[in-house]
Amino acid sequence: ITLNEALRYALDRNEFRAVYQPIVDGNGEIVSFEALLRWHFQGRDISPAEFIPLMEQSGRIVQIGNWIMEEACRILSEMLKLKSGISMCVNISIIQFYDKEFVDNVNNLIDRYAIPPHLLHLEVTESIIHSEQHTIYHKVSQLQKRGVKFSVDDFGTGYSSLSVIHNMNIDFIKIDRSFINNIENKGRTIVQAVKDISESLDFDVIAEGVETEKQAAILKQCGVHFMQGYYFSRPLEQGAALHILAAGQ
Ligand code: G
Ligand code: G
Ligand code: MN
Ligand code: NA
Repeated sequence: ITLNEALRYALDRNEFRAVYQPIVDGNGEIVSFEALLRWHFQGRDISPAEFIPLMEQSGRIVQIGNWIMEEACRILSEMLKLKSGISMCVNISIIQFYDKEFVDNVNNLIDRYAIPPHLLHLEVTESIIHSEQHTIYHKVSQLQKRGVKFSVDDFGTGYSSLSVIHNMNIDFIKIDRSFINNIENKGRTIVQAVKDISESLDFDVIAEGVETEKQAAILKQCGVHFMQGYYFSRPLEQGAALHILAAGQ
C-alpha cells in the first residue's frame, strides 16, 4: 500500500492526532501553543513534511486542515479555563485558502468553541503571499476583521516582500529555525535586521527552533522575546500540554 492510499483512510481510522508545542515570552512563561499534526501509521509517526505535500496534491489537506483546526480550537477552549489569554497557532496550507468554505469554517469554529478570535493565530508560509493575491487577501482580511491574527511561518526561506507583509497586516513573523541555528554567526545579523524592521512595520517576532540557552540569550540581546523550540519544550501530547498549564508550568 502506498502512503497516498493509506492517507485516504487515515482520518477514519483515527490515525491522526495533534501535538502542541509551547511558545514562551521573555520571562519563559507560556503564551501560546502551536498545533502540529502527527500521523501514526504502521507503528511509527510519519513526519508531516512527508505527508502534507501528498495531501496538498490530492486535496485531502482541506479535510485534515479542518480537522486539526477543530482539535486546536477545542483544546484552546480547555486551555483558556486554565490560563486566560493563551493563544493557539494553527498551520494553514495555501490549498485551504482555495476552499470556498474556508472563512465560514473558521468563523463557525470560533463560535462553536467560544474562542476570542484574537487568540486564534493562523500560520501561513511566504508562498501564500505570492499566489492568487486578491482571493487570498480578501479571505485574510475577512478573518482579520473578525479579530483572527496571522503569522508568516518559516520566514526568510521563501521570497517574501516586506511591503506585502506590511499590506497584509501580518501580526507575527516566525523566523525560520535555520537562522536561529546559525545565530552565533551570520544568523544574528538577519535576526537583528528582522527585529529592527518589525519595529517600524509593526509586527511581532517569534524565534523558532531555539535549542540552547546561548541561542535564547542572543535572541534576547537582539530584542526577540517570543521563542519556541526544544530548549523550552518539545511538542506535547494534548494531556501533557493541559497539564503543564494546570501546574502553572
Ligand atoms: O512538526 P514537524 O516539525 O514535523 O512539522 C514539519 C512541517 O509540517 C512543518 O513545516 C510544519 O509547519 C508542517 N505542519 C505540521 N502540522 C501541520 C498542519 O496541521 N498543517 C499544515 N499545513 N502543516 C503542518
Ligand atoms: O514549519 P513549522 O515551523 O510549522 O515547523 C515546526 C516544526 O519544527 C515542527 O515539526 C517541530 O516539531 C519542529 N521543531 C520545533 N522546535 C524545534 C527545535 O528546537 N529544533 C528542531 N530541529 N525542530 C524543532
Ligand atoms: Mn508553523
Ligand atoms: Na516554521
